[in-house]
Amino acid sequence: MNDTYDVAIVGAGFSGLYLLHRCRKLGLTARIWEAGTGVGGTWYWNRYPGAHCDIESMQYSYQFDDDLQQQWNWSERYSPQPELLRYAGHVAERFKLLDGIEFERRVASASFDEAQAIWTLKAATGQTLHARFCVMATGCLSAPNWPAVKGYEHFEGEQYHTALWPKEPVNFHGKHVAVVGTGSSAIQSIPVIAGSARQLTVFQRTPNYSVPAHNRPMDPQHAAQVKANYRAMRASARQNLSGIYGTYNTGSAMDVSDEERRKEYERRWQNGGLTFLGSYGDLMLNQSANDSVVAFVHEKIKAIVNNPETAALLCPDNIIGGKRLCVDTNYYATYNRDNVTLVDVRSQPITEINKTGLRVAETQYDADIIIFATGFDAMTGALMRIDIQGRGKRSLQEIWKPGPGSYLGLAMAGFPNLFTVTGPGSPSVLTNMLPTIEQHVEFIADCIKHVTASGHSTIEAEQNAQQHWWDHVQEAGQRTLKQTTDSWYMGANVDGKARVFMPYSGGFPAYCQKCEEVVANGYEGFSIQ
Ligand code: FAD
Ligand code: N01
Repeated sequence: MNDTYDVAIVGAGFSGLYLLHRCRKLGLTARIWEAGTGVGGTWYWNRYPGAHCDIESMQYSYQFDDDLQQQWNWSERYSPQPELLRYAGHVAERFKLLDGIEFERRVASASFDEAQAIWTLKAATGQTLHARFCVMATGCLSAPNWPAVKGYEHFEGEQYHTALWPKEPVNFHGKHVAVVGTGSSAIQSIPVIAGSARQLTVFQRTPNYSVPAHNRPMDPQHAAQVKANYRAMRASARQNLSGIYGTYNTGSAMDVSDEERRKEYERRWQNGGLTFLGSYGDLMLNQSANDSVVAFVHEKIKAIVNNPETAALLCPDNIIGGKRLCVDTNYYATYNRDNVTLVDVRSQPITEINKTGLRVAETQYDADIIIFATGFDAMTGALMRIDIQGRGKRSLQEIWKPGPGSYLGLAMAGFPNLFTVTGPGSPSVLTNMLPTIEQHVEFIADCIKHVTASGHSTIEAEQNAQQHWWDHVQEAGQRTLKQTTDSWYMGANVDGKARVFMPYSGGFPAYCQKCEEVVANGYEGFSIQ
């Protein structure tokens, strides 16, 4: 087929954009199909009020091109969504990527023709795309999750999902707004919405832990200092489990006095951000250590929130860090406003959406606008929404029904020439995702180049290597306390989804080392034909 590309890429988020650039640099022809009308992925779809990254801008950015990281200027400590979207657009233009992307192409199916070693992608709108290799850069948090509640169609007001937020501004003035969910998206948007809505009612099933962002305009001196030392800082970040630059205590929280521990938690609380959990090395390993930081955060919540009943409802009863830690601006203080009410829907769930609002057991809550901040079918959702057929027409949807399996989160046995960026079994969502995306993209593009340049036609993960890696992913997960909490890391937020701990929690450095060994040993664990 003469319209066959070397590489078909699904998704034009940070992963897809860099992959297209990298493939072109290596002399490979590549084409992106993207469901949206623009680039940016997460930052294209999640336009809800208050959306920001929770890793500092100077770190949540590409490092593959030094001119780019030197010349781009971030305006805040944590970039707001519009700026991240502009950045993605800038990258697409700067590296002349736009002519390689087709928008409004939602991939419905992808199937592998064994005789020709060609993947054929079909869009929901009917078009086809042929390529020797297919890379799913479809995102870990890109398949929105709607609660299984009846009656959406009956509601006469406005309904939104934070991950499908419209491009036009939503007007909250004079409106009664209902927000369902209290994860990161809700925690970022609630304070902003409360500032303009007449009334805000928050429906909380499980409270979440949140630490202050202490966001502020970018200090030009700080930016200049980072830029002068970018290479060293990025290299140092790669040595940390999370890939985030910062200071991490490796000692035990239990080896210091109560006073010293409190001082350390307070210092990090005042500094703000995710490295709060870097206070001690065993917070995710030792229950007593975790309890000590839980007690500290509970105290903070109770000191901020005036109404003791509301404060108690906001205090989680699970470990801290079991779910992704949230980073907020004025979240807890928002509950001191007269126009904000918290409703507990843990004991009595939301039973229906109806004409005028939501029903919780016998109580009706009317609203003009309902916002579902109800998260994602994470890590596997975007892949499972595509009918992917590999060798022998075997379906990924069928194979993954009992839970996913993957070699390094990069490739699956039975699916030759198919790769996933930050798939299940990679550190991805437990890290600063920009460096982990870059590491995956470089591995995948170099691997494709290796296969094509050596005159081979296929590369495929070996079943044994995959099983061995997956057992290691599960074993690494068992070592942390994370598995004691129902979370989207293990599929617990989606009805009927298999409960399997999906990200690799052995850390970014160990993961990189494993990938480097795989390459050094001639793509060990892959079969190249
Ligand atoms: P995405 O950005 O999700 O892009 C995937 C793209 O694939 C999307 O554009 C989607 O439309 C497209 N796609 C999916 N399925 C199909 C299909 N079938 N056909 C065609 N196109 C398809 N990570 C951090 O490290 N730090 C943060 O601060 C941070 N903040 C976040 C905030 C929010 C609100 C969310 C939701 C996630 C956040 N993340 C953060 C994680 C974030 O997803 C990653 O950092 C990163 O942006 C992922 O890039 P990606 O290209 O891999 O995936
Ligand atoms: O989604 P979530 P999110 N009735 O799954 C609730 C990244 N991110 O979009 O916990 C009532 O965390 C659900 O309740 P429960 C980040 O990695 C980052 O907020 O299942 N409630 C929960 O409270 C994050 O972790 C940022 O009991 C229902 C909420 O909806 C990930 O994306 C910002 C319900 C969903 O929370 C996902 O975050 C945003 C029901 N029927 C996102 N169903 C940053 O700050 C669900 N819920 C960078």
